[in-house]
Amino acid sequence: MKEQLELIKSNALTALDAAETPAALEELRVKLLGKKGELTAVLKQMGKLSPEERPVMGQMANSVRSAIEEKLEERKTAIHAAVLEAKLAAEAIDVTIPGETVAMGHQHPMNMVLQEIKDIFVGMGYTVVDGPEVELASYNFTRLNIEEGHPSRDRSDTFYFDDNNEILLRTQTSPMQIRYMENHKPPLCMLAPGRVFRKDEADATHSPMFHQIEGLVVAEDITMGDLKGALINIMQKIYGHDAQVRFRPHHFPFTEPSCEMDMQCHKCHGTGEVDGKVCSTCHGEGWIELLGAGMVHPKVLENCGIDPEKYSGFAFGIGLERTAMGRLKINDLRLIFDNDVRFLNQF
Ligand code: 2NM
Repeated sequence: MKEQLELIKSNALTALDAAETPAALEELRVKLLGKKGELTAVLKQMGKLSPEERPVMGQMANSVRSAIEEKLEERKTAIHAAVLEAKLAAEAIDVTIPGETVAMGHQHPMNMVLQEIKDIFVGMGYTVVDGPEVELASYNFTRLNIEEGHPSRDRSDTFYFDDNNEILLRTQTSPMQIRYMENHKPPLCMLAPGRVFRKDEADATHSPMFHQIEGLVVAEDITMGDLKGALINIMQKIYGHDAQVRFRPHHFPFTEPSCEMDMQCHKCHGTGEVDGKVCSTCHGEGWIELLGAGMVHPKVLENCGIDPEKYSGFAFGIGLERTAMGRLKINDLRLIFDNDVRFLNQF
């Protein structure tokens, strides 16, 4: 029996030393110390021994059990450390590997120019307002003194939602001026930038959706001189202080008198020619159209509950795409809407 115990011990210690995984270790523990284990089998034979031998063998069996238990604990700790070591090695991150560059987007050129223009107006005390793109004909046309039968009301020019020509996609942002005048008493000073819609075929200069920035100032004693001063100031801030401008008479139903403002062509300096050829920037005109403007028609003020005997005002409308094309030297409107990154990345 003594030999048996010694054999169990030495075999157990060798097997435990060879075990590499927690599962192998557990399997050995059951095999060696479990109820059906080798050591238990030997202990069951203790009854056959003489009373003198029994305590000696008992003691020896206990010391074998302790040795195995000690070894088990030792291997358990060692295997656990090895598993952890392997896991750490497998999950190690090399912080010195250069990162992958993330392609960063940036503001759309249209928004760059819009932001620049808004900043200039806000600096002059204008309030920027936003409003619905789906409008009533009453706001988009009637209150702006655009009467029934006016060509801009035609179903071939305006996107209508109904058969009665009452609900439409706004063709200008002026309905916001009307809404603002209805809700604010003069003196007032506001800017309405936004999308507008007209039934145009898309070409190098037309798109069925484009952006306008319209502005309005109403107070006592506002004159055409205020209009000219404000617009010259703003356009020189946008295009540079050496920009030469002119005003031409024009007609709009919502303003009287009305005008258009041009800037002298920066390429041909007003001559319309470059190296004996027609200037490509202004098409030989010598001038580039910037905006439309005028003194708000008394009927429009009246339509909004403002007394035209007491108050007067000026208003203007700037095409944002046209302005961006001039500022950023873009020659085809469609590029602005295509959103080809090869185009966008140039700004
Ligand atoms: C333009 C040109 C001239 C304009 C007029 C008004 C209102 F509502 F006050 F009457 N808003 N915008 C106006 C005047 C717009 O765009 C070319």
